[in-house]
Amino acid sequence: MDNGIHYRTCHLCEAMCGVAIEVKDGQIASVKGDADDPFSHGHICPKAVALQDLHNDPDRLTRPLRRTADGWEEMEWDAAFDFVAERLYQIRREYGRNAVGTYQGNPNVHNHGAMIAGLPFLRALGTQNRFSATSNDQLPHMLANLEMFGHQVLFPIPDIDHSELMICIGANPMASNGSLMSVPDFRGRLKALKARGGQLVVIDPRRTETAREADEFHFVRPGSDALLLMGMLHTLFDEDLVNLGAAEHWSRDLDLVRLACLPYAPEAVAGHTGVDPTQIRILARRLATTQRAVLYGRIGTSTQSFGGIATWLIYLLNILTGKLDATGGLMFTQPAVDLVALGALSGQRGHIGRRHSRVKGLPEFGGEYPASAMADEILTPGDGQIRAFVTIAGNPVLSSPNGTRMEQALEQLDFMVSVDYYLNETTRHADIILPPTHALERSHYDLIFNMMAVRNVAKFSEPLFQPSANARHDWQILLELAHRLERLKKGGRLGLRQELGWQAFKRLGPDALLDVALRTGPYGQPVGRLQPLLQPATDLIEAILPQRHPLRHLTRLSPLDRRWQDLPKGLSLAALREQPHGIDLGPLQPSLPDRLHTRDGKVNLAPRRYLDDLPRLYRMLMSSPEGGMQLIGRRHVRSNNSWMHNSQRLVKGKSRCTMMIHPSDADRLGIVDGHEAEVTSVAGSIVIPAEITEDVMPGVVSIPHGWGHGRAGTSQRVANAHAGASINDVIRDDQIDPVSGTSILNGQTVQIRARQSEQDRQRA
Ligand SMILES: Nc1nc2c(c(=O)[nH]1)N[C@H]1C(S)=C(S)[C@@H](COP(=O)(O)OP(=O)(O)OC[C@H]3O[C@@H](n4cnc5c(=O)[nH]c(N)nc54)[C@H](O)[C@@H]3O)O[C@H]1N2
Ligand SMILES: Nc1nc2c(c(=O)[nH]1)N[C@H]1C(S)=C(S)[C@@H](COP(=O)(O)OP(=O)(O)OC[C@H]3O[C@@H](n4cnc5c(=O)[nH]c(N)nc54)[C@H](O)[C@@H]3O)O[C@H]1N2
Ligand code: SF4
Ligand SMILES: [Mo]
Repeated sequence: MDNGIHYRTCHLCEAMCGVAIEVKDGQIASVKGDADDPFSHGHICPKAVALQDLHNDPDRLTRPLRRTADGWEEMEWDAAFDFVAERLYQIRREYGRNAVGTYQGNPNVHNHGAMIAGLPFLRALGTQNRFSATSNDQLPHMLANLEMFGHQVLFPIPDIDHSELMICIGANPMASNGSLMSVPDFRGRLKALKARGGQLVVIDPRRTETAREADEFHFVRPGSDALLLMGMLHTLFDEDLVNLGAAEHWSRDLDLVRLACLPYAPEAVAGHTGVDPTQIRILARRLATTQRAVLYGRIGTSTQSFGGIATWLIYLLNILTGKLDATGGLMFTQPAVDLVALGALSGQRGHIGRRHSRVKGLPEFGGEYPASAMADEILTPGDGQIRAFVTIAGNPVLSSPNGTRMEQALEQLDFMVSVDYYLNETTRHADIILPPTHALERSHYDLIFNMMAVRNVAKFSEPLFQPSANARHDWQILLELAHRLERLKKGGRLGLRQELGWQAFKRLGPDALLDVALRTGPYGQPVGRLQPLLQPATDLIEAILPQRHPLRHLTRLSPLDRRWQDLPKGLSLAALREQPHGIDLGPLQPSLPDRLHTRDGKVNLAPRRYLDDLPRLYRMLMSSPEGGMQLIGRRHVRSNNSWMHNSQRLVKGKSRCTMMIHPSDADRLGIVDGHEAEVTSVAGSIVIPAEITEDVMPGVVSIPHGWGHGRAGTSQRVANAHAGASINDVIRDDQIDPVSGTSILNGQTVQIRARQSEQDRQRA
């Protein structure tokens, strides 16, 4: 690669920080923040610096590896593609298309090529047994988007740059750098919020890094947020604070909401939540009376037993206080590639419960079954059992509930292929591993996170290093497999037209599609000489076709669409290439009711699905609070899910894989700081050093996820030397949020006991 400084977007988390990477003699000399990036203004976190460790990592795989009786053997790409396509095809033919299962992990959404090429690959497989990280993550938000706004990816995002009050529940952006809120430099933006006279309130079972920056903090019992939020909602009605603002004209069924929250007076929910009823009332009043305010919830309110209801209530509280689509509140982005419009155009607004998983009967969402159903579908014999499995950028052994069972399941497959560049806890079970290029060898555009950014921005990054001739991108791997599968399905040969189509797709790659999407998007380039014709044509279509006619979407695929009239124009791949620091497209703007996709064009405040789950919440209210210790998760700024632990720079220092426990619980259980404790559930048990701290609520223990390395046959040397234990070995996969099918990763009950040291044991 050329010497000098290269600008790009860091792909590691949702924040999309601009990085400036200096290359000298073909090597990375430094990684710094790009001060000229209009979105991140020079901010980065320690993980960005570790991009060079990823690049230089001797443990990162670069050639296909196939398992043989004598261990792993390198393979040529072409032979590897044929081998995988044939095995998958055979299994599909013998046992039916659902006999192949797939799991798409988190890094896919940071990789536009893999996202785009994943579609034809899944289509070629044609399996209903699809899984992804979604059901361990943001599914409740997508469900609320679908049920209330009519489109699963129409995400409302906190307009933090204009807020004067942010109430943050179940999220720790100081560690995570924000989620469903791409917010580079959360600390800096918080400082600005405070400088405007604004305040931050944090509600969490742990006094987090974000709580330390807050003006006010409340402990809440894990899993009880729905009751707390109901208490706030009740207060709005009780104290006559409901004021929808503009939303009054485009929302429906407010009366049902009023009825739904009737039983949940703050005084009634206080016992379960651990939050003082006066405080609950004050929180509701502050949200209602602060003009620019937002209530924001994430992992802690979504991956828990009432994830569906809690997320619905968070949206409702914003709407009923006039904060939806209002400056400083919960707003919608207008990204340059509008996946909401594109989804609607192709009839993909989302769906739930069209079919149910074979063994547990769990609902599909957007064509995927919950991750909690994965092991069962592999382990349970019968028609439709998964016999071959494909993981793409995922490590479900560490990241999905009941990892131990997941490992047993992977062990008994007939065939497994992993598209991944590490030999880790999951891929060690594969028959063949196909390692893609790494991020600095490919171009980058954030299709997903621009949809969730606190400002509208666009940026395209060129590859920093040319991949070797013997390397393949994720998109190339997926397209090759898809192409070969389609050929096999057609008896070995495709028609000329199809064959030419595949060749063109493979030659042009995802960036060509990205260019089309940019040009036809809201900020696109109106088409040269055709331009004078386009506007009248658009107007005509809009005039003659009925409001909901599918063809009307066609007019929405042009930068001239009336809703986009006032936006700046001229975006294309070439235009982005000229601006390596990225382009600012302005602050979030009100856009409702135009962008709603519900049938009646209104926000549905009281979807049946949530109302049907209310008896379960009511039963919780009426029962006495459960005893036992509750297990929750946490993130750290130097870690990234399960796969950045092979960087010495990031893992050095004191082990971060500890069990935080309150001194009162530690005393009672005889647990000593720094000594090992055993955490047990029906799923299994782990041993982990205790960290005694008043930062975690009594009755609660906190353990980060993504650890538990050091297993036989894995080859991440640094990670293995800092193994830790996997929280998901004690998290059960037989407990889910029934409304959404989301895993309960926070708030499950566990048993804790001090582990006897070897000496104690000998003495006994
Ligand atoms: N208990 C508990 N469990 C959790 C969570 C929690 O909070 N608590 N969080 C959940 C959440 S939010 C998520 S998103 C999931 C994440 O879990 P997963 O989706 O399973 O993803 P990761 O653990 O990040 O593992 C990513 C894998 O992709 C590989 N990889 C990295 N980059 C690339 C690439 O560019 N291409 C390819 N092909 N492979 C790549 C890595 O080597 C690794 O094997 O974990 C979930 N699990
Ligand atoms: N450094 C770093 N950054 C990351 C990641 C990472 O692994 N490391 N992962 C990325 C991914 S994939 C995601 S999805 C995002 C997630 O982003 P965040 O949602 O901000 O993730 P967490 O830091 O896990 O914050 C969840 C918080 O919920 C709290 N919590 C647990 N249970 C409950 C509960 O029942 N109620 C309430 N109110 N709170 C509860 C936890 O104590 C924790 O503070 O982060 C992304 N960014
Ligand atoms: S906050 Fe996220 S995007 Fe920004 S530098 Fe760190 S890992 Fe990269
Ligand atoms: Mo995630």
